[in-house]
Amino acid sequence: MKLAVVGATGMVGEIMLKVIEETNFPYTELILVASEKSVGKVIEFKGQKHTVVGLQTAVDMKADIAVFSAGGQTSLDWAPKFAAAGTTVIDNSSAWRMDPTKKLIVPEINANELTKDDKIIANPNCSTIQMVLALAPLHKKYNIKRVVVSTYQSITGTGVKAVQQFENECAGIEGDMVYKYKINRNCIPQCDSFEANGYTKEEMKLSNETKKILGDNCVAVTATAVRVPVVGGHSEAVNVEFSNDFDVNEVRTILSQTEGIVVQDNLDTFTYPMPRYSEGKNEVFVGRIRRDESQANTLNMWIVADNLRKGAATNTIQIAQYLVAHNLV
Ligand code: 11C
Repeated sequence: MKLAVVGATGMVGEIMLKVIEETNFPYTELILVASEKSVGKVIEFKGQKHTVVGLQTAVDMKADIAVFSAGGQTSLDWAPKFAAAGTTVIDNSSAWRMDPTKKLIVPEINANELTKDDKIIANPNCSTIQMVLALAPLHKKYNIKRVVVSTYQSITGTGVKAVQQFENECAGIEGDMVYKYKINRNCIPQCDSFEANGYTKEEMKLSNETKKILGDNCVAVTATAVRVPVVGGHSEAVNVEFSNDFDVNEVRTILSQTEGIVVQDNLDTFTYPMPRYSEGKNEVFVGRIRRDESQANTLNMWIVADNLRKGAATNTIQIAQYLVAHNLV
């Protein structure tokens, strides 16, 4: 099992390596791939030294699986070359997600759709993954009509330069601005750029990707995505209207029995999820589960996850693990 990590020196790439190590991913050869400026760099991983190689060298090494986190353009340019060499690509960018010929996978929900013929597999957006993991079992049971979500997204979702902006602001240092405004002591109601309909790309991902993963275009999703001065993970206030009525305790039971979800919901002990405590964890945390008393068959919940873990690296590595376990590579 030859495994290539494309974008190994980036923020998500580094977490991918951590997850590979923590889960004891069964590779026999590990190929670390990055852009030209990092080629030749030596990275020590699990007691072994690995020299970073470039993209063409990696294609020629014919890995069984390549996990990509190197940006959309690199994925568009290079994923087909890896696939043509027989490598199965799992791509963390938005490049292939809405391509009808590519599958968009959250393993707990729809990994069973994967076959040996899937040579480029898309990993969803971080804010979608954590929400859809909680929605999927509830959709099965009660049928979702509409979701209204407001997100509180961590600076790490924008990347390392945004974290630097935040740290500079906290330290009172003038530096490069990644956001149009200061992020410290602020909330910016803009994640990514705007589309013609007035929504941001991030908001449209929450809507479009959710439908694709649930395999149901009838699930209506409207989102407001907000960047907040948090480093640990993304939080989401999610309001869900079902076709059928539900019992709140049954919802809690369903969610706590869902693989990958931890329910933290006890008002007596002030137990609810928070991004600071989700950092470094692979699970999605759900709390503040309660009936929306303003209309029928409607639920409110609060969903938190480390956007670099389950929202990116962990989900990607879980897809790779599924492919290996089911002999799909
Ligand atoms: C954010 N969700 O927090 C974004 C980061 O499509 O993979 C990931 C963008 C993507 O800004």
